[in-house]
Amino acid sequence: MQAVIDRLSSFDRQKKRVTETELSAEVDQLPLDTRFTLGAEITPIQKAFFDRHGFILFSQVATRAELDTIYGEICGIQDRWLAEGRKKVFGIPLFVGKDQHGAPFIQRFAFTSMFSDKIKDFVRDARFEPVRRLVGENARVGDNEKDGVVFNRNLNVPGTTYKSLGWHTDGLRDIFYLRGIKPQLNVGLHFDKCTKETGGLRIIPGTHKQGLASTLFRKAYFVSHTPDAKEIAIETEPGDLTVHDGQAWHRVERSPVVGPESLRRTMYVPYLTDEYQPKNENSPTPPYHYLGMAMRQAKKLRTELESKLKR
Ligand SMILES: O=C(O)CCC(=O)C(=O)O
Ligand SMILES: [Fe+2]
Repeated sequence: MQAVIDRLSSFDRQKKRVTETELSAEVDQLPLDTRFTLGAEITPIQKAFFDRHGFILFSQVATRAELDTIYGEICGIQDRWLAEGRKKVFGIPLFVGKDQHGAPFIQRFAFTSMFSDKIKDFVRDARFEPVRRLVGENARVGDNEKDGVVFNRNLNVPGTTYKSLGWHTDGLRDIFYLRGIKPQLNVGLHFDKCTKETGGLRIIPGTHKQGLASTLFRKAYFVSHTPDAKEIAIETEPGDLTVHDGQAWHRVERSPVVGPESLRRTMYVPYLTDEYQPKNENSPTPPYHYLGMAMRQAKKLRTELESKLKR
């Protein structure tokens, strides 16, 4: 009997290897800019593509009307936070720059779903279930954990604090706390059309599988913006959803255009599987954010000095 079971399980293993080889061959054939469709399940080929490259794009997951509704909520949140003179949300600093008219402009909003029921409902919509399960069968939306549902606005105008983001992996926090780097998938909804020429997300495919030395030293964290020969641009249409592995090297290239046309808006949803760690208004600011605040302050001073020198 045992011999039969052994033979059967070896047959299963062999079958699995064959399908894995077939899938791998199929992934070889797919261009890196493949636009997948999100269905009721992540298909084996979608999973294989994601495992191989560390990212995947699902085309047109949200409608124009949904994007408009969410963005309306974000603008409302900005009005409230500016009126309150808010600098942080649940301990996480807001990035406040200036828009093209010189008015205060929040460029990174944390915990948005805690301030909007429409956003809270949207990120729980049934269509995102397969993405949630890709992170983990028991993954939850971390509304009040980490940085919550984050909304970013990259804008290239004088006075902006967030037009680009240097090379990084998102495991830096774990390195900072000297704990093992935890897998983290970043699920982002894109609100604007973005091509290789107009800036946006760049990623080095496959680097999610790199070793610790490469994670630590391949690039100068956040300082380096130099294009990499192996990087690819993730080109998006409004309504596209991307998933990238936070362990891969990535950056955001700034728009070559100056002015309101350079606006790039993204919303990142945290799906978490680790222990529940809620935050609230009394939560402390994590130490690595002080580094970011100092860097943004230095950049602001440099820009101000440059514009004074030009006058
Ligand atoms: O803007 C993006 O698409 C990515 C942002 C990012 O990598 C981050 O906030 O860590
Ligand atoms: Fe990142």
